[in-house]
Amino acid sequence: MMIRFSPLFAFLALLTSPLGAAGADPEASLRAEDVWVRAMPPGQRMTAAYLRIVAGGEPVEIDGVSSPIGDASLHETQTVDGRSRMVEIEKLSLGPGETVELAPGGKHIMLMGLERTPEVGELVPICLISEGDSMCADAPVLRSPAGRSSADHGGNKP
Ligand SMILES: [Cu+2]
Repeated sequence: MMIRFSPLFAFLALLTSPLGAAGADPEASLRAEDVWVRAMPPGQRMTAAYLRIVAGGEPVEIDGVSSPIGDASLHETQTVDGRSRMVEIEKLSLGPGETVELAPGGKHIMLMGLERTPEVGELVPICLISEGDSMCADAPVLRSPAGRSSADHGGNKP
């Protein structure tokens, strides 16, 4: 069972509108914004999740990630000698109010060992772990971040 709201952090998945944060206490909460998982061709056993992490009034260390669909880890794509490769990151440290962007070509949440390929439009739980607390958001599976706007105007929103 996943903990949706820990006593230490309010974790907000702002899937539709940044105005969703209006009711939250900006001092206390760590936020995850624009969470999404990249759609992959059927049969692919790995994909990646992206999001923007915004610290609240306290410094925060993200020292793990998880997802029920497979093995999750923090990765960063680096270019060494003109070649792009991915390295694992131990943790993400954010100062108060700091923002870290996990985006294609940079830091990301790697999802490996998938039992099946998640489909476009599906919601995949993505969890950040800090000091033993899991903070989870349902990430839509999209072909690209631009897919978000068409999803917003679709007729079958949950
Ligand atoms: Cu990776």
